[in-house]
Amino acid sequence: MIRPQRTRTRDLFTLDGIWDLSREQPGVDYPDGFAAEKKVAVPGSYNDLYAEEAFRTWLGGIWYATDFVLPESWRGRRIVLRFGSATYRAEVHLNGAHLGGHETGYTPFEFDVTEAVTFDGPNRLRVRIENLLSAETVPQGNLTAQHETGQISGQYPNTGFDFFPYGGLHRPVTVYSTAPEAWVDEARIRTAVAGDQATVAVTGAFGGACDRAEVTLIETGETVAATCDARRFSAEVVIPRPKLWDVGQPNLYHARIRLLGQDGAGLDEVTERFGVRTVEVRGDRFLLNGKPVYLQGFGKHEDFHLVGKGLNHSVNVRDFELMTWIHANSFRTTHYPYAEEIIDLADEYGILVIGEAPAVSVHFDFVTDRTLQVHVQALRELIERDINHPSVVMWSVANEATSDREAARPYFKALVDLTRELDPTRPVTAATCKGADDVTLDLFDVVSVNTYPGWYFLAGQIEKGYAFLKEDLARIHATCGKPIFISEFGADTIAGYHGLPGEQWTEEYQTDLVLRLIDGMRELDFVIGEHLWNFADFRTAQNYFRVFGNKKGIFTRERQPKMVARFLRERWAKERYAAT
Ligand code: GCB
Repeated sequence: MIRPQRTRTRDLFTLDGIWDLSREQPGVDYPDGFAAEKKVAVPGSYNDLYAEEAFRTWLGGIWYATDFVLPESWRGRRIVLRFGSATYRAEVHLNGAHLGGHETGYTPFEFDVTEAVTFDGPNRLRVRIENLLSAETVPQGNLTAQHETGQISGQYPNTGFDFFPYGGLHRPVTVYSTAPEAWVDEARIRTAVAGDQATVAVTGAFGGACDRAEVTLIETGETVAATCDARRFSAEVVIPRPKLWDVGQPNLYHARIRLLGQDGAGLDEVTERFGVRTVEVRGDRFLLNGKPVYLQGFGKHEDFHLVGKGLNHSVNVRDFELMTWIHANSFRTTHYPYAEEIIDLADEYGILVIGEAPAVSVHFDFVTDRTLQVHVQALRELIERDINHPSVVMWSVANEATSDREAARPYFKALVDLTRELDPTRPVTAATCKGADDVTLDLFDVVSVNTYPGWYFLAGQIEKGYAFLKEDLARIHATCGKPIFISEFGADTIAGYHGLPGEQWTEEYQTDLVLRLIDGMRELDFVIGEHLWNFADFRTAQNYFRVFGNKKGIFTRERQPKMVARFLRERWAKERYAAT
């Protein structure tokens, strides 16, 4: 899927703004008979906008509605309606006709609406969103049971994971137009470096009919003819002495793809951005452009006051500024694919990304064939969406499954095989909390470990936590022989709580624990990186062990530093592999 873009052959407008909202009630024909209950912002979650509790924790169908008028100049063109995401599930209706649906909440989807639109008045767009999760959704959840029985156990809403199950149209909604004769559908860019030049292979698919295409490398001005065959095109361009994309050196290139008519006129034109860099796991090292890089950074969340999981450009710029300030070089998109606009920023700031599928807490007591099918589809959509981003250096297929069960092996093998087939250029991992008991470790290129010594166990005992960490990691490494990446560790901390000596929840305790555990990780040669949990405090479901959410942030939810931040900044300023 090509990102919506305005070019010489394409136009677009956004439907972002204020829409109408209504909770679904039985017996109402919403596509035709929609009546608004509330106003709602797009992009954004609906949960935190209203004074009524019933909206915040609404489970079931909720309808979004807006109308839009098309410009006369688009008559005769191909018109597409595109959603950046809809969480968790969407069914889309335009002018009373059902266009189709999409499941899983964090990847884009679109519909060719050329035949469904009208130019004679407003187009009525109605979208049914549903946030019910079950054993067969990704992520899994107990929300269906809660909805049906009113029974709540554990937390409210009753999710199986530790972040608020925000719902809504979280990312931009766009209408765009292309020429009707031919349009680029997909473009993949793969680079290879040999000596002092890079070869750039541009391949892809187009719709409609076209037998001539060309690719221009904007930075060098070179244009080459592409070969076209059965709605696929491919071309190869060479970059002499390429500027490599690297941490803090976000050198980017642009390939313009043009589909041409018989007379040489441009039918369609799109531009894809990419970078030239290599990534590889060799022995116990993670190599970027042939040099070992030690990953230091965070697990994050798309999460902020009022907007919930809605795209917020100000928050995102602030986050990248803070990551740069603290000398983070990477983050993992815990626990789902983040907005494309965030991955763009990573490309532009030179920050590495581990892209994660939306599969948090896969529980093998409840997994069915359908769970795997949905998981496969979500992973495929993530890889297809982000494959051209140089910042993405590894795929994480899941977080914290019950992967000490035998059933986990075939399930994860299917996911790893698919990932390598779709993208043989990036290492594959998954974050485990099962230590050496995990039966899937050997399937991965890198083993990612979530571990909370000094917090969930050995509470208050930093030195014992440090000793445990080193022994446990050594055990895991001996079991799998793979490089180990510490994908989560940390301590809940309420900004402003202090204690000397530090104890749990104080800023002193978070600082002392985090720094001591980092000592332990860096004393182990097979550890390739450390990601703090979490970049910032974030909202969770309500329960007795969360105080207005998870407080393991190094920054508060408002994006201000806790005490640990300055110490971490000092530690991260020193390059771990400087001497090697
Ligand atoms: C984990 C999970 C993460 C939680 C975190 C915690 O292992 O991966 O989603 O938020 O622990 O703070 O408990």
